[in-house]
Amino acid sequence: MVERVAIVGAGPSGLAALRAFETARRAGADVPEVVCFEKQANWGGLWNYTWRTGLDEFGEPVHGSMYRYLWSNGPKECLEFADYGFEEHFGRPIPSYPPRAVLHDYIAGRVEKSGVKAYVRFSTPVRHVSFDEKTQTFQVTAKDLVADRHVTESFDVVIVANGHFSVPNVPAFPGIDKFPGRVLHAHDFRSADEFAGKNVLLVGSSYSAEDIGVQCYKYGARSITFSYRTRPMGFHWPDGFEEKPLLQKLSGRTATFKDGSTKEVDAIVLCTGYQHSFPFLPDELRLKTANRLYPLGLYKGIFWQDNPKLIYIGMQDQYYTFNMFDAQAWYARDVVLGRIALPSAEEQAADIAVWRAREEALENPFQQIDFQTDYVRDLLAATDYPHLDVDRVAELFKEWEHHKQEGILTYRDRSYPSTLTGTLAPVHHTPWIKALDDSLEAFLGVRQAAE
Ligand code: FAD
Ligand code: NA0
Repeated sequence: MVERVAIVGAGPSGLAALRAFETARRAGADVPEVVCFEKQANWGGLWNYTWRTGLDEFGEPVHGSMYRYLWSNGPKECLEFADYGFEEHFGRPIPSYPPRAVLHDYIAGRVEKSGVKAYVRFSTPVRHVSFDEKTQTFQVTAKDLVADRHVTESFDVVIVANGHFSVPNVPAFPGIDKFPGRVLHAHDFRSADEFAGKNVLLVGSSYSAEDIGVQCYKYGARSITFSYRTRPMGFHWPDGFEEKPLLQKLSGRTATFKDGSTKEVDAIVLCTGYQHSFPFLPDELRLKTANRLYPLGLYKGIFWQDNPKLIYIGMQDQYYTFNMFDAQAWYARDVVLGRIALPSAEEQAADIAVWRAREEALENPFQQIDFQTDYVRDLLAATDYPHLDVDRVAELFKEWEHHKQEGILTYRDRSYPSTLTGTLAPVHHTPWIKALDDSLEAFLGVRQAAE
């Protein structure tokens, strides 16, 4: 009998777990006591923006990697919760690409309404987790930062939901130590204004490089140079952008690339991804993986193979986000409640091997979208999570990919229909490239109406 469940993190993944248990409780199920430990003073994970970089007011590493002026990079219709739509939250349809504050409002709104805040211990990072074979329980030690006190408690199940886009992967390049301008990782990037008038070099060729480069351009950078290790992004870049192969060295402000070409740059942003990091877990419980669609060691992408009482949510590379975390949380909850039985260790291993082999054969983003769609579908089929039309979501993701190819500066002006209500999102009042105010009030038109 599971009596106590610990959740590490109150970002979208941890909140999905809280919501899943609370939904069952409200439907009359006998659910265990749930305690969610959150290191920050507010919930929402990365969506809870902080201006801080480095260490926070308690000397803890800052979790946040989000920046001012960040707008969703995919249509909101692809991440919409099936049990709480955007129209329900905002009382009307809103455009498809909301800025950060609007998405935080949406995520927080659902859990505010669930009344689960009482289960969250804010400003309380988990420091250590161990498993006692004899009692079959976890000992969880956390620090109440405000009271400056450690507490250790016993739990039957631990759900790890601390995200994996917070601890930067920072390679070195010859000469970077003597570079006379600013050097930072995307994790520490906050405001594009700082780079107005500058020639900015971004190392990396994934979402951070693409979006930070475009942000800097939007807020007045003189030129944007991307440097790729494996392959260029290949968008139809406007004048002022260029893609170069991998950075080889820096001599003063001169960057030299693998093809021998050079460029004078004023600032360098390392958009070189993140590390999965679980400093509170001992080696035998710790997931070790790169940013993959199907990490090894997790049955259904959720249950730690060697000890399925340890549950991970949100550890995959992500096309799907909020509603995939829900699918994982509902499935995990149903295993904890005894509604779903886990198969034998051999069957789990065989299942993982099949998914992983399929993942390794994926050749392009369209196949990756289909893969993650099938993964989410597989989870949803086993639970009572409200109907989510994943085939329609997959179509929207593919349209989004095409729209990005058609215009990397204009794709955020597109509209898509909600898969829940069918309503086509309204067009935003200002084209994205001209929308410099990213506040919730400006986006929803409240500020304009008031003026
Ligand atoms: P997180 O959001 O990282 O939340 C983890 C939580 O765990 C945090 O609140 C953290 O404080 C807490 N925590 C960490 N360690 C501990 C500890 N030891 N003890 C207690 N608490 C702890 N997704 C989209 O769908 N659309 C987007 O436009 C988008 N933009 C993104 C932009 C950036 C720059 C980044 C980095 C990611 C973006 N994402 C986007 C993906 C993002 O990963 C998900 O949207 C989502 O935030 C993941 O939720 P999570 O709960 O798994 O992790
Ligand atoms: P991300 O772009 O931060 O997105 C995270 C990149 O780093 C790859 O291009 C990789 O190259 C490169 N890289 C790694 N090590 C390198 C090295 N030593 N030298 C050169 N290049 C190196 O990280 P990844 O993992 O996608 O790419 C790493 C998440 O943040 C995503 O989920 C994204 O959705 C989210 N995000 C969203 C937004 C918005 O919504 C903005 C930023 C980030 P290679 O060779 O491995 O291909 C607006």
